Amino acid sequence: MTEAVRLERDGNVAILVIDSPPVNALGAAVRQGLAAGLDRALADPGVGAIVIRAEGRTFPAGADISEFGKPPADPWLPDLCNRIEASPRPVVAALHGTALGGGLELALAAHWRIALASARVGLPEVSLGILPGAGGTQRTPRLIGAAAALDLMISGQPVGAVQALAMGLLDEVVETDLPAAALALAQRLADTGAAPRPVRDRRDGMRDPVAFEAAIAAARAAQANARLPGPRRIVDCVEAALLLPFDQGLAFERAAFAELVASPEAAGLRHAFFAERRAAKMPEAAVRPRALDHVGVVGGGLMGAGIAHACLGAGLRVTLMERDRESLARGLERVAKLQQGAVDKGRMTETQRDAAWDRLSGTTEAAGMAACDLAIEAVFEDFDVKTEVLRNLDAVLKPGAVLATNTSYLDVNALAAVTGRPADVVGLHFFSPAHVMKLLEIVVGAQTAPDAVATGLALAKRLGKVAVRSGVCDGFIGNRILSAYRQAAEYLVEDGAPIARVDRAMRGFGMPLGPFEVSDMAGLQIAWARRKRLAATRDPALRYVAIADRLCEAGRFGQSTGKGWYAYDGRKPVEDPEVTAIVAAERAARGIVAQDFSDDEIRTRLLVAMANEGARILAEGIALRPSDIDVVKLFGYGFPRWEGGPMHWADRFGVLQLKQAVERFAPQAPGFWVPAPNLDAMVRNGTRFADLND
Ligand code: T1G
Repeated sequence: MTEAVRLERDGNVAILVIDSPPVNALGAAVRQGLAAGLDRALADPGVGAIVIRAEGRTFPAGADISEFGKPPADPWLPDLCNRIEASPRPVVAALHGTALGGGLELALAAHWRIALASARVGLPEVSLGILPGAGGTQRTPRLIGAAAALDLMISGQPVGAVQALAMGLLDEVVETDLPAAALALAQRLADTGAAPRPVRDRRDGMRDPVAFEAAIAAARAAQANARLPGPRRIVDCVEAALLLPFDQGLAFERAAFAELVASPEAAGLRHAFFAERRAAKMPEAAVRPRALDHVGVVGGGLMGAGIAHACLGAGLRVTLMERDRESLARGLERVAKLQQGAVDKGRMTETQRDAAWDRLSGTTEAAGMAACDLAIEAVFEDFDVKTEVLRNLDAVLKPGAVLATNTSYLDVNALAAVTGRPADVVGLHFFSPAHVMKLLEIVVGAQTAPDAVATGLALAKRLGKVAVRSGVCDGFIGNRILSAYRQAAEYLVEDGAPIARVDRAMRGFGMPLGPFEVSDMAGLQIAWARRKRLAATRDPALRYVAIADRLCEAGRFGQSTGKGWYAYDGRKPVEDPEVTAIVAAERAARGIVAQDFSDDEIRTRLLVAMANEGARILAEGIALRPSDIDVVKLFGYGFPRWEGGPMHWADRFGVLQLKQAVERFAPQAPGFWVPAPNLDAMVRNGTRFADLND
């Protein structure tokens, strides 16, 4: 036996108890413990049935993802499942919490499955770029049919225990005391000498082969253009479950699993899984947050209303402040619209909406914010406008209240300095729409108190956001890298790359939109204002592309004005000869002869620009670790999850290659293409960005 699994005995029932926090992942120790426990139980003639259950918050939530990519230790999970299924004594699996992936497959290898009503079960492997590799693609369709099995595996979404019972995945659901209920079921089976029911021999879901094959065909058609191979391989495996004998089907599944788990996309998705969880591990995570029940939001525009709606949805009290009654009414109406939208989409009940509305109040006086535990300004991105709001809040907020700013670029230290409580000031940079986007950059000023940061983190958790800690610099992590990305894209256009080609190249990489489509969607005004703000201090040696200025001067601010980098036919971007002329004029003015760039060259330059700026951010200590930078780009800027983020991409590209690429591009813009200062040492020491994550 191992520490991770213990064997208990109750009458003629042996109970294998998994106890391996935090989620009883089926790592080597758990597998070895289960195998040894099963052998001991089966070697005991007094044992008439076996229960497998888990301690802690959940039945196994899957294979141990951290073991992937390493040589697996015996027993392999698929083999362990086969041994459990082959048990001559009935085996009962008792599920609670989130029985996912290999955890559900382990339960499917048992002969009976009982669960707490609050349990959720699922096969989310597709979200890791793989497929269920411990018999799930063969046993699930045998129980519930092709359509339901494919839906479970291709969506990756878990289902509740009651639904799983109705689907045929479970045999029994109990409200309470699962261990006792599982024991009672096992005793009943032992006492009645019930024979095991290996799922491999069941055909519950295959009684209508025509329907089965129709589901396969429908799923195959639907997944024909899926970006990643996982869904198509899942369809192949479920088809194999119908066409092949069980063990051949298992071998087919295992081959498909091995092919996918070794893919760069699966490695990227694994990286993203752990990066997302690692981001919350900031120094202030262990600090006790301040009180957080009442949030004040200044500004009822798009961002303010989204933040207010998110806070109300999380059960907080909210006071929305605006400069006058008309603006306040518009702000409250925006919140009401968002709430109604949530009700229409089934994300909120009418009762919940009404309760949330009751927790919302409005004010046009700063004094109306006095009782707030945390107040966040979400007003226009202008230093003077923001400092006036912060001064007003500073004057009225109670001692110990957190004063937050939603600035997306401005210097948080300079904003804090206008208040008498810089230790209470923290940047909470939400992304639009604030109630949808999962990312929250927590910007820590030079004087920000650890418990103010901890309160920001607590708010993020309460809102279901992924929080990333950032130091203070222009644009923090996300927008600073966005600026470098855009800069590199503009150099490409001025040097000859068609705007649409640059966007197509990045969509080909997996970005939902290219850099110029994103600019037009976001609007060109804020960046123009920022360029004008920085003009006086801009380094004259740095190559400056003025095309965007020309567009703004021509009133082309993007989708909102029907034209920007593109003209718009509704929401459809159309290449515009007027822009082509502006670009040509800028080239001519600088004596630039257009050159051709391949899609690969375009992608490489833009990814290198992001990774190099990311390395610079690391060197300055603005980000705690490379994977935090990846999380920011994944959750805030549409970076394709299977690529893991710009720093994960840079490791695949090679740190030496990154440095050399920056040096190779230098003639294009000497002041811009400068290798980040930490790359030399990383190359010398053979350090990868991944080595800097823990
Ligand atoms: N392996 C290793 N570590 C895991 C893990 C796993 N499967 N699941 C969670 N953790 C760690 C996580 O990194 C974190 O660590 C801690 O547990 C708490 O997680 C053969 C091949 C279960 C819904 O995809 O979806 O089985 O940060 O912060 O928000 O077919 O974790 O504390 O150090 O996320 O309450 C399939 C993955 C695997 C489920 C809980 N299973 N996990 O959410 O806590 S592939 C999954 C989750 C597989 C087989 C295949 C969630 C959760 P730390 P957490 P949570």
